[in-house]
Amino acid sequence: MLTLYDNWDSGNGYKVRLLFAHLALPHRVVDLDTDHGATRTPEFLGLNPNGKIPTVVLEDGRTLWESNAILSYFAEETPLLPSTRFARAKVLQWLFFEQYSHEPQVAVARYIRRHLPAGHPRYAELPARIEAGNKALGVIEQHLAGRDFMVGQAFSIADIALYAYTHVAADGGFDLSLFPAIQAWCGRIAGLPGHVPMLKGPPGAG
Ligand SMILES: N[C@@H](CCC(=O)N[C@@H](CS)C(=O)NCC(=O)O)C(=O)O
Repeated sequence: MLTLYDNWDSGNGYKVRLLFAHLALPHRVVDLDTDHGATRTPEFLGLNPNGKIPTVVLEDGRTLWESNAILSYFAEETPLLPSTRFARAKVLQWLFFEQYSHEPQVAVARYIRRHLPAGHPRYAELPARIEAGNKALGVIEQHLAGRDFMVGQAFSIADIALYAYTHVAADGGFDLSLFPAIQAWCGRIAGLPGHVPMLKGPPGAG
């Protein structure tokens, strides 16, 4: 069976969980304690030499890592990845934007506040990350004004990639009330059939 190496609190992992839910794709999850070295074991580095989740192992044993590459692979030939050349490129545009301009600010601010102890030197990064993250959120806000979804008229993996950390941006210290179009879009995505929320704790922990 398809295996997803994951961490319950990861937005990058949640992207894949959300896609699998929309596609009703059977899989098993191996939840790794990313805060305590579980991504640094020789076994896991054998699957992903970059030592990060999400990582998937396909039924034939091939591995795939980088959340947005995983989204692209499984969305192929589904309505979640448009087939026309320009629309596909627009999806890729937002996936690359997410990884370069959004996730390093919005997700990392959340990581610092949720996973590092108060007083950790990395808290000094927060003001710069909030400023740059707000710039990225402003780009999304402007784009979503008058639109339901990021690309064309339909929900796609561009929405999944950006929703994952945007909807929990408050955890990183962002004020989403400044971004009404983003808030409306988050509500729209959460209301789609097949939607699953982010996890509140490790799977099976009740
Ligand atoms: N660009 C990667 C980022 C993945 C990533 O940063 N994963 C984090 C959890 S969100 C992780 O595995 N951290 C543990 C580690 O680096 O050892 C992706 O989109 O998949």
